[in-house]
Amino acid sequence: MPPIPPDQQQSLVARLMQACGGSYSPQTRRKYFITGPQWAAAYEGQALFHAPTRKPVPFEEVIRQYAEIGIAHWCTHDTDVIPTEALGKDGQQEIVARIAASLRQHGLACSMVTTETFHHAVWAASPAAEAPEVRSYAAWRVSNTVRIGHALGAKFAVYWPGSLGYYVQGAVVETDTLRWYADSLNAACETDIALAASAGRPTLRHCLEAKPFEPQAEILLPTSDAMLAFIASGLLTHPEMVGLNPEYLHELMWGAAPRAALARALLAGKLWHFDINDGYRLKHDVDIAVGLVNPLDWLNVLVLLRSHNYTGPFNLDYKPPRTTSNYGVFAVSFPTAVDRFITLWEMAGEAIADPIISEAVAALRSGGGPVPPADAEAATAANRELLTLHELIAHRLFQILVGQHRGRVYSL
Ligand code: 3MF
Ligand code: MG
Ligand code: MG
Repeated sequence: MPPIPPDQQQSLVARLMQACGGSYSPQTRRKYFITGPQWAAAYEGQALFHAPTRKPVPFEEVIRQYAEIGIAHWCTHDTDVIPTEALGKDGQQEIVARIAASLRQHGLACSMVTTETFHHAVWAASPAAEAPEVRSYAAWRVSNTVRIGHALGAKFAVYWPGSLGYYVQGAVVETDTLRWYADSLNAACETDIALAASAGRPTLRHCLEAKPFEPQAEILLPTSDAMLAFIASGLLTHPEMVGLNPEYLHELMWGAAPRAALARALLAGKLWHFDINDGYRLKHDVDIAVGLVNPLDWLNVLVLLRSHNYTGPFNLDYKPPRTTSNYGVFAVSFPTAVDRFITLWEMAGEAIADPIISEAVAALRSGGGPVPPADAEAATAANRELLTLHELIAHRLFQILVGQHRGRVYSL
């Protein structure tokens, strides 16, 4: 093939994208509670060892592009859209009004707001630092985000306490730090209650998001399970207002089965919001788009969520690769992520309705017949052949994933 001059590359990408087929219409995509973060679309490709590879994208452009793709909900950190120095000032009101107008114009809703408590130098020792002035600033920041949330009609507030930890041990007293962290969440909930009452709106659902490592070396609330314990610890004045925003990759990173971590959150009644992406166990937070690494695991996750009637948002918290251009972010990255999610979600519906899986699950639950309760040998023997169904079910899920249940085979 001869070289493809730069001015012909977008059309090549567009043609091959078209040739891929299998994309859903914007109307279909809008039926799912898929949320698009400002920061994901505007991510410029920078990282500790990486210079940016893309240009900044203002919120007007992100909202316009999401509307065109069919992503019906948008979310943001406070400082994704408002410079730190403008927070709480007139500049904030003016920007929030512009965001509201942009959302209205393109028919999007703001689903969630979140506070950046990890990037700015003020958070060097975490939002729950020893310094009282940092802590009162943190309480003000999260309360200010709640105010922005109400102004934009959001239903959720998310908190990722990624800087709540340390690099070296001994200086930070974990118990005090966690008490102080609870103080800022309590302030956010109190502000929310007051604002909701005066605006005649429901309070927000405040969702904690765990990540086991990064950016601190040691994290005080590293997993969704740790956060469930924190919510139930007695430190929160309104634990009923606080739930979880697990992120698929963050659970995978520490070695969890994301499906099992989500199941624990479901049982606690705290699975309120879900960041969807993909990546690898025991690696850093690579934030690859949903389904590109672990599609079978993702199918299983969605079977769990569908069968337990999860109705919260699916938040596209991933980073378009540094190799993807600004054009590619909206032409390839977002539409394909949305379409893989929809495909996996619908496949999960097929798995739940699959007669083979249903019969196998029912048979396993019926067991092999009554045996005396104290007889291990008899209980083992009663299920000897039935237990082979575990592997058969796993095989059937693979078949559903690759379309073999509909007759896709390779003739050799
Ligand atoms: C970091 C994250 C964050 C959180 C966000 C919460 C930048 O690994 O996942 O995204 O999701 O701060 O809303
Ligand atoms: Mg992540
Ligand atoms: Mg996240």
